[in-house]
Amino acid sequence: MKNDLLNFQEISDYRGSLISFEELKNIPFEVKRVYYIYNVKKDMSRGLHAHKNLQQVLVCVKGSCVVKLDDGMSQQIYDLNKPFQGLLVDKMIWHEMYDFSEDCLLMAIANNYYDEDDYIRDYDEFLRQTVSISFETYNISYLNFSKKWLRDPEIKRLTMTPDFDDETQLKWFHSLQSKENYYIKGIKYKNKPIGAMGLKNINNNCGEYWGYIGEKKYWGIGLGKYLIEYSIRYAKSLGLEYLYLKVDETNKRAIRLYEKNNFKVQFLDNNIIYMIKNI
Ligand code: T46
Repeated sequence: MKNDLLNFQEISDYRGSLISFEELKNIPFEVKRVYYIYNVKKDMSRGLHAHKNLQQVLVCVKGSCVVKLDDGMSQQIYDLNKPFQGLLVDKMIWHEMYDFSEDCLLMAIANNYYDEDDYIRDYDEFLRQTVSISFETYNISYLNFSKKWLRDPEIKRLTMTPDFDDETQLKWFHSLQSKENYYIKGIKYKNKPIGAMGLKNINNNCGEYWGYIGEKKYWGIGLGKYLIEYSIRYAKSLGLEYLYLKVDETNKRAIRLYEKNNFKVQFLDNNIIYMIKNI
């Protein structure tokens, strides 16, 4: 993600300092609206949305706050605490503001009027539009794809899938509706089913993460983190406190992914590594 900090020229003399904002000069767009946020209560987050078209510059005129920007691929965190610095929040950037100081006055300079239709407030929808990944109802079409995926000898071994026949698979599929401690989603990328993921053994405070990409051409392009992040969001919505997973010790690519996402090795048993993460 590019660095989006803008430095404004301070005009200072013996009386103090002044900063001015001029559209298409030090503000990189036409200005149609200015608003500010203040009196934000302790531990409150604001934002948590992206705009389809709106561009904004955020200036922390007084006090401080933290802004997290996310373009779907990566995230960057900025401490805003200087009145001569602005943060450009472009369209289609998910943003969250938090850690507001009591005296924080956060001003936003925007290139359009307020329009609720310009907001994307659902993170999954944001990912669908930016990364083209989505998590869908696991229907019969996903069942048919997974039969193909899980019969591939390499995927079968790495996912530790036992032999299965079509009848057992169908029975298992029909049992899904009544399974309370089990969660499954089909993964779509660029409008094509590419894998499945979910949680199993869900109990009071934990669940077991599982997931795989069955279409091998999508291995190694960084999609794995979206499966993990999605499962964490879902686990948090259930009030779970940690997730664990099992991975074959030869599955180096998956182990690297889990370590990168802060899963820690708990123990090794029969060539299977158990990993855990507080969420
Ligand atoms: C953004 C961040 C930085 C209006 O009626 N007019 C306005 O110009 C704005 C900005 C908001 N509103 C209404 C809409 C909501 O009913 O004020 C209420 C609070 O807005 P929201 O929950 O969107 O506030 P924040 O602080 O989460 O987000 C705001 C801006 O809405 C948003 O565009 O990028 O500040």
